[in-house]
Amino acid sequence: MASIVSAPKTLDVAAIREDFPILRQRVHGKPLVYLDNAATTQKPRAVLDALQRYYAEENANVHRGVHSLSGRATDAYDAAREDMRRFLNAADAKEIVFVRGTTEGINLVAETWGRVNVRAGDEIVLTEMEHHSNIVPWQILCEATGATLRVVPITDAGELRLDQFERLLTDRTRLVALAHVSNVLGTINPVADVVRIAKARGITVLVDGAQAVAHMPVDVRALGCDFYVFSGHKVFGPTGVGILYGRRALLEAMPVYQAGGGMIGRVSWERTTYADLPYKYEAGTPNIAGVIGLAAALDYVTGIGLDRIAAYEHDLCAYATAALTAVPGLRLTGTAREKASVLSLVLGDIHPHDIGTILDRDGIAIRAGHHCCQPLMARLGVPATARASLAFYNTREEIDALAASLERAREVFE
Ligand code: 7TS
Repeated sequence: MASIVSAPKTLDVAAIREDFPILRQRVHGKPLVYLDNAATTQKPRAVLDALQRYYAEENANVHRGVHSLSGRATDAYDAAREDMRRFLNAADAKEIVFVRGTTEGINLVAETWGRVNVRAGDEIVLTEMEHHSNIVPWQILCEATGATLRVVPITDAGELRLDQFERLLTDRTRLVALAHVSNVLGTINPVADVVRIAKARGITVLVDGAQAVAHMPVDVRALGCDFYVFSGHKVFGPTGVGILYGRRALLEAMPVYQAGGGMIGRVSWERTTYADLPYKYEAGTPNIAGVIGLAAALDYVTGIGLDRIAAYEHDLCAYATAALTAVPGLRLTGTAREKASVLSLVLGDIHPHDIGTILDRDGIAIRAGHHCCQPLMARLGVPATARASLAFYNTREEIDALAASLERAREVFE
């Protein structure tokens, strides 16, 4: 197998693995092989240290106190916003709103932008490969407004039908919302093309970047999208924090989301005014530690280089594709030409949960289930898949262990 694709020399993965303390442990007596990165990624020492330092040395509420600690916490929090701006190449740090994660970012847009821009008879275009968090908020908006959903089909390989996409757009289409990378198929969608086609008709575009940001450089201005959302925990940062990027003019025009401290200009019994961007959308004490931890995570991956990460993972994904398709009876669901590090599979008649349990005995962590994509499962004609998802700390040896364990699973059930 090793001869099929030459080993890339771009990343020192052994050194990188040293940065992730959790990867050193054994599970059921075997070295942990962590291949559930699409669910959540592991955290490097730089993130753990940033969280520890914040709570040990800087903990205070932001934008409230005049005391020194509050000033330091506020400086770190505001500096983090500039890091996020740079990470996405947004034009202005005011376009970066801190949210709980991808899910909250999409709900925020549906509840605010959606409520003033979508009316009865309007249409919202999604794709067949969306995560529930990029389906259900739009369904709720449609129920409330009388708008309808249109769904772009995919090919059997798991690629978006761009020709069908163009045909679905009408003069009632208000929004296109799609995943940058599918969490089940690994497909990298041609987002720049989608945006170009939609924008030519004046349609707003939201991109769900949950599965993209850990695997490739993202430039929201090059993509041209209106909204881009992602979760910190999927890019080596803490849980409970994420980013909503929105074009400034849109964010300024949208109504507020949650209300409370931090998001107001002035409050009286007669009338309340709201804070300027981005605070307008950040009611209540934010996840300060999470924001600081996420900034450390983004610094960490930027330091390694997302281009190098993408190249390494591309090679590893090709290696894994070859290794897994060599397992008798195994079928990969998702064979798009442009693919990121997700390998969903079906193995004979073995239930994916049984596969997951057997692999766990070998110390291998994968996910089994519908991956919060039930409409996609229906399209694929399966109730569930077993899914291995890679990060740049994974190795060919781990892929070999996965393939060997899958072979054993097949033998157990034959
Ligand atoms: N969008 C996509 C494409 C996702 O993969 C996920 C999470 C979400 C949105 C929601 O992200 P959250 O951080 O707000 O929960 N996907 C997965 C997964 O594939 N396995 O566990 C979570």
